[in-house]
Amino acid sequence: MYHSPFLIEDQLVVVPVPQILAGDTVFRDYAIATMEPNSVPYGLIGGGMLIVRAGRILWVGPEPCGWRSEVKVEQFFGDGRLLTPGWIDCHTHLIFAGDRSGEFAQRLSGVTYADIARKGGGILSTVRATRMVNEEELYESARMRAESRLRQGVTTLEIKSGYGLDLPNEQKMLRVARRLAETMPLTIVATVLAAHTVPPEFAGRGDDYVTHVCEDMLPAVSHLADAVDVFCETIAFSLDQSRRILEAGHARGLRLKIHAEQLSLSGGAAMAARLGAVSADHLEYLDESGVKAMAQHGTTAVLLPGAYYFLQETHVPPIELLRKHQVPIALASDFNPGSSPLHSHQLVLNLACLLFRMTPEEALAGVTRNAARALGLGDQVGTLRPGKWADLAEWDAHSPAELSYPIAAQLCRCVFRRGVCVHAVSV
Ligand code: DI6
Ligand code: FE
Repeated sequence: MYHSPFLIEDQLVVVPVPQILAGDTVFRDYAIATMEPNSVPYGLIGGGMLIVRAGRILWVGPEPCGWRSEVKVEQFFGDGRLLTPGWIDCHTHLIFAGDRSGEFAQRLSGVTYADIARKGGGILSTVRATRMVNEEELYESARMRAESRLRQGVTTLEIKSGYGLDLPNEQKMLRVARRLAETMPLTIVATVLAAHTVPPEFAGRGDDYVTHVCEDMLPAVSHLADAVDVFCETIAFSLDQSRRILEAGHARGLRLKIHAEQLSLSGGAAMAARLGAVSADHLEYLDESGVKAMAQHGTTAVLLPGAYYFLQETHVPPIELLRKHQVPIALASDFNPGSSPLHSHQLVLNLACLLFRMTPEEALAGVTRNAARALGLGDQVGTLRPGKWADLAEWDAHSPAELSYPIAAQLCRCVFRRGVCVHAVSV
């Protein structure tokens, strides 16, 4: 009998290879990093076979000796290459106009990111540029950035608004995110981040802006968004203001996320965890009580090594505490023009290993299994197990550790969304 050994809730479940039907797709001879949390590192299956039916994984396991399909179906042969879950970039700000290379030069001469923000630059300079372009231009630039992610093995992408900061422009950004979801072979999670910073119209009136976001903006955009986020920081919104934003988003049925403890400790992560947030992101200054609150409420930690690197931060997120309290750690690009213009998704893994001392296995889990959790999609994507979507990436590599090791390499060879090849490098 041919079997697929699977640990489901710690029970070893053994399932024979099912009968293949016309329309199925079979992946054969791959090293399959399922990323299922079982006793094998990476949940790796050597000589692996994976069967897709109607876009979902039907079966995965070692290919039985002498196996052949009795009906003619599409087959992909991996020649021993690595197959992983499609990667998930669970924190990006990839819809924006303009660039911030001038601010980069200023920072190199000693001005800090927070100084630039206080003087009306930073996020607000991207807000000015983004308000000026029309929806079509914004869509086109975002499409190219999303396309680049897809070519790097990303099949699920979270995108935040937050460079509009008034109703028409936040709607414009969220419509662009929706249109990307309709036009690209990607699962897009749209997050409303109207509370990214206080816009010029409300300068000095942060509380009034928060009221405007809660009472006018969130009700008007919640149909365009899946989640709400807030930048809880001395240069943005206080703990109380952030709580108001999250509570208003929750009342509208949105998932909760927070930018917290990036530049200082404010207690935002613990507050958001208590409200049921799916993730708290950045977390360089997170303390143990925040870690414990996240563990208790099942909130995923999203670490953003690109922003840490680009802002020349020296305060490393509390990796040991997160491990100790078993908080799942996700990794993302934080792609944005100010603090993380990071184009290579493979570099996210490499930076996490070198700057945060994460293991290559933790890094890969960070862009797959745990990134899915950070979006509330853990039952749909992020690992390769029967029932989940067959979102897959095939690599020019034979072992998963190879993905974290090179600096900004581009090893992705093919991308499959729901079992269909949506990108292949020409070889
Ligand atoms: N934290 C970040 O790292 C980004 N947003 C945020 O709240 C930066 C966004 C920007 O500088 O444009
Ligand atoms: Fe961010």
